[in-house]
Amino acid sequence: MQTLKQKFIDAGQAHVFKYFDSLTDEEKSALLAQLEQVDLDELKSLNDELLFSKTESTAIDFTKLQPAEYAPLPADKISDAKWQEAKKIGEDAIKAGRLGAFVVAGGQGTRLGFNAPKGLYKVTPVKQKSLFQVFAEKILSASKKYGVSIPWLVMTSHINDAPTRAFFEENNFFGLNKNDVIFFKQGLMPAVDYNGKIIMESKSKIAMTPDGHGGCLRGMCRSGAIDELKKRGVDCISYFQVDNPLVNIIDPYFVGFHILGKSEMSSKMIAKAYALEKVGHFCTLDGKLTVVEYSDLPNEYQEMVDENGKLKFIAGSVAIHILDRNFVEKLGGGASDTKLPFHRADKKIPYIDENGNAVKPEKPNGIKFEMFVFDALPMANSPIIIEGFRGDEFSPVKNAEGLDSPLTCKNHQKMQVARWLDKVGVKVAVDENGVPTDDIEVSPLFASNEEDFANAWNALTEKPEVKNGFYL
Ligand code: UD2
Repeated sequence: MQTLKQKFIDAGQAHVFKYFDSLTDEEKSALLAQLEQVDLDELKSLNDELLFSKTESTAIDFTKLQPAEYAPLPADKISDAKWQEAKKIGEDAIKAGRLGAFVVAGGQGTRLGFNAPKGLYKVTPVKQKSLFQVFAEKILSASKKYGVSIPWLVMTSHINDAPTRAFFEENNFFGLNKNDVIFFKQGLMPAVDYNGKIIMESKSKIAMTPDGHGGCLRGMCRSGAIDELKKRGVDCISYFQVDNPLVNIIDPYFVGFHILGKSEMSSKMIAKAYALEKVGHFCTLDGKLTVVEYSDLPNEYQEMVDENGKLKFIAGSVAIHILDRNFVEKLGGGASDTKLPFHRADKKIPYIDENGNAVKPEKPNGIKFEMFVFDALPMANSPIIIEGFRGDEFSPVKNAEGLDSPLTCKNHQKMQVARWLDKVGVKVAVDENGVPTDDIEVSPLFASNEEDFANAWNALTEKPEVKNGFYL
């Protein structure tokens, strides 16, 4: 304890021991355990770089940005030789057990006004399935289709780990084999005030916040999840976010392009729906693939058009990737000297004042440090991007109302079903926005893409009537 205390004194963080002598034994051990986790050298360099430095080391020269190249969606995948070659290679890899699924689910449903792990949020139009159930059923149906077990990594955070695990238990893992679901908690970083001092949340607790979705790389390594994947022969990791029920988790085309391209990190791009859509932008900078967040790219760049009037930076990053397992180890392993950079986020962080009273600040009073997974792209060898069709890939639930809300997401799910039905000759009544007027839903266990839907539908001896509450 003496050496630990000395380290904090030397680092100018002695205040974390201010109330130590007045704490119970239990509180003392809890605080010491927390302090053990803090990497003071890392914290010092982050303070220097992101708090005290006058020059922004991450500043981008926007004039050098170029739109990234990607494999565009062909008019018809089925008759496109390249896409069919990729599909075959992807299917073979999946059947050989080389693919694992991975959801980053460390976030809460705060923006939605939902006070629980976001994966518990109910999203489907008819059965009100949760996000986790939708993903589980997609993975289960692919496991059956390809005759292979597909491990699923679920990254949680210290806030939502226990309720997430309990939810899976209560629901019998939605039919998945319990051993194929691997939970791990993401790491934590201390939050600091504007003087670089670690914020005390209470007399016996420092404020620690999740290290961002980019923390998944070291999280996978530290938790042993990566070793588990190695043991199972998985070398392609299908990465997705917890807020997007439309995601095509097990996509042989994507896996095939990733393998064909010998890519260490592959991405799906979706053409932006409008210039200022809140997604990252795939760009190249000095020959390296990079994602520039909407919040970092000036509007004039987001709105720039080419000679045909098409958005210049059209390739939206929707946080769908395939990660090569060795690449994860290279960046996330302890010995690695190539690490993801941290970003600062100014936040309202509850703290105790000089008199030890708890305060809930009204405006940002400090910063938390976060890593973003897409910052791995410039470090990846041969990163490739393929285009995805928005209607079959992306409709996140982020806000309680308006854009990217439960309502828009339900509408997109219904529109997907209507498109699939249309392909097999069944017309569905829609409103002036093209949204089916009835609530209709198709379980991933029946089909999770257009091709499989047509096959499964045609195999039905009796076709059900499509009306409100239709569910297959
Ligand atoms: C993210 C991307 C944006 C675009 C968009 C697509 C960033 C900074 N931006 O925006 O470019 O791709 O998604 O929907 O990522 N998470 C954790 N642990 C953390 C923080 C987040 O697991 O410490 C998870 C979270 O549960 C969610 C995902 O990461 O699944 C995205 O997090 P977000 O909601 O903060 O990202 P958002 O919507 O600002």
